[in-house]
Amino acid sequence: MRFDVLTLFPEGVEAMLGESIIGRARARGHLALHTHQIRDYTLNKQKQVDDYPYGGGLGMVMQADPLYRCWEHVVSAAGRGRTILLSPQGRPFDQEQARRLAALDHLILVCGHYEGVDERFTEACVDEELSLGDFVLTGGEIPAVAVCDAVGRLIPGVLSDEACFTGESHWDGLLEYPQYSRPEVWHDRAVPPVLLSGNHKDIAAWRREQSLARTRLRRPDLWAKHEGDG
Ligand code: 58G
Repeated sequence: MRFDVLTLFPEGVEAMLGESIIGRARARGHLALHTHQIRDYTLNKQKQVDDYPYGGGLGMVMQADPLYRCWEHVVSAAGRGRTILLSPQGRPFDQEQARRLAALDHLILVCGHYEGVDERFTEACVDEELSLGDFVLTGGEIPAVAVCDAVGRLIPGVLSDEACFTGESHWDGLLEYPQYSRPEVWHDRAVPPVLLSGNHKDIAAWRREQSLARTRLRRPDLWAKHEGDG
């Protein structure tokens, strides 16, 4: 799998995705990730990538041309990957979307800034828009990094412990149960005794109960789906 990220902050994206599990997966060749500075594709001396919105209004708009020239560079070097714009107008990104994208072999992630991106770039080059949720950020970098991480960890070989996501492929839309590690007592708080019992059947039942209770209390939307399916 290859990821290309078009951004005004390649160092910021690299800082996140050069580290930890995704960084190690890149070093081991399980995935390739390239960042591209959109500003390098401007044709003006000031390297300006934004301008005033036609029709007026507050703020600035990211111009189509630097984005297009950057995108075209990626496409001519690496082929036409599925091009995704991160924006609050996008389809909600969730685990199902992550699984769908993990089956593709090339993603091009476009990080917008300011009040938005010239719609003509989106029409000409973008295959889909994704949103991480109903909130507004100053740039698409954080959602792009989140998508790379969520998709990257599903690529075979990226997670060392295979069990980590075979468990998830049976994910039934419930929230995870709480986890505990050493010590047995921390700041007067003890680990739930059942987890120390060695009784695997009781442990599995307790975890299931915790998952159900959490989902019902915290995520009535997921709970309604689960009840409907079950
Ligand atoms: C149209 C409008 C195109 C993602 C705005 C591009 C990105 C939140 C999310 C934009 C984002 C999210 C402008 C700044 C989108 C850009 C970017 N905010 N919820 N901000 O996933």
